[in-house]
Amino acid sequence: MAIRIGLIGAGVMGAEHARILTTALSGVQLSAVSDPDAERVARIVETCQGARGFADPVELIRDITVDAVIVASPDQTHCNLVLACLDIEKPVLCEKPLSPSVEECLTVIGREQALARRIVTVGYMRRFDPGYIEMKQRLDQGELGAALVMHCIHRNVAAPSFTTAQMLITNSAVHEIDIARFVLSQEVSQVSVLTPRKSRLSNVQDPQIMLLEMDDGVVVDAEIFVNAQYGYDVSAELVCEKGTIALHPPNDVRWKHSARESYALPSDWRARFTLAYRAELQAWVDALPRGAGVGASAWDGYVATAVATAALKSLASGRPTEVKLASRPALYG
Ligand code: ISE
Repeated sequence: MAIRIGLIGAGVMGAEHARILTTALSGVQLSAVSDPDAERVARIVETCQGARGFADPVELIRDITVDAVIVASPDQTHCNLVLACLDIEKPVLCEKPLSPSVEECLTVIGREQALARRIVTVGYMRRFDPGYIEMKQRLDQGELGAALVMHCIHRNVAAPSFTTAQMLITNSAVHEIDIARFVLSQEVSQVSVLTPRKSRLSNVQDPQIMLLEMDDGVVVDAEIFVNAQYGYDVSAELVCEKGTIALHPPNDVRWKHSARESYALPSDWRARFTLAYRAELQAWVDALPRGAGVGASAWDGYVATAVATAALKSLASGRPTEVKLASRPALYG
């Protein structure tokens, strides 16, 4: 029988999860959708046969027709919804961040630890991107020697008008924090945020350069530029002792004209990470009957928020900020 998923949040990412669940996955069905905006709910319900709309997200979580939950609502609602899932031990895939608050992340970890099994997955989908996976595998094989430096680029076309300087870190750079930890298998010991000349096309400090110093001395630099205008552009290059590993995001079609060769850039993350989102959801769904944890854990969600919080301090002070983490519970390996 298909696993029945309840979706909380019908905005950009909620709608994308609904689309992937209903068009690209097997063994799964969307049974419930909740969002304060009834029109958004209706739009998803119309295209997903058998799905029901819920006004109250907690009612959706508790409904017997929902086997597992996806949380894609605004960031500050994540913690309470995840806790409601933990209350009844219902598996949940929560979009990043687990919570913008370190204390809330620790509360989630405490509750999950008390259950002694992983119930929470955090949607850091780059861990399922074929490019980053190969980067990690090639590094781990050892042929290129030790990692020294990781260069990251994270550019969005244009940020929404409500974007603040802090959101470049909490909304965008958290992905670099998570993927650097994933690829390098190291924790961050110190973070600095540099503020280059500001783009006149942005209302806030944009771009920003985030520097992560990892436990083993690797330095990660990440350019975060959310009003880059020309396209959505996320890439990375890992410099090792005997070579480099660079991502070249997939571009199926190139055209040649007027002495130029061109290819299209995506306009946002949904197209760039389409394979990653699909693989993440399928892996999560496949693991549900086994009760196994896949993808980023609540611990990973906590660490990303803790490093982002230190980065916010550095943005405010202009100085490097040390990252101090809680001790890692045995549940998270
Ligand atoms: C957005 O919220 C995402 O999560 C995207 O993956 C990221 O690239 C973008 O910068 C964020 O705004």
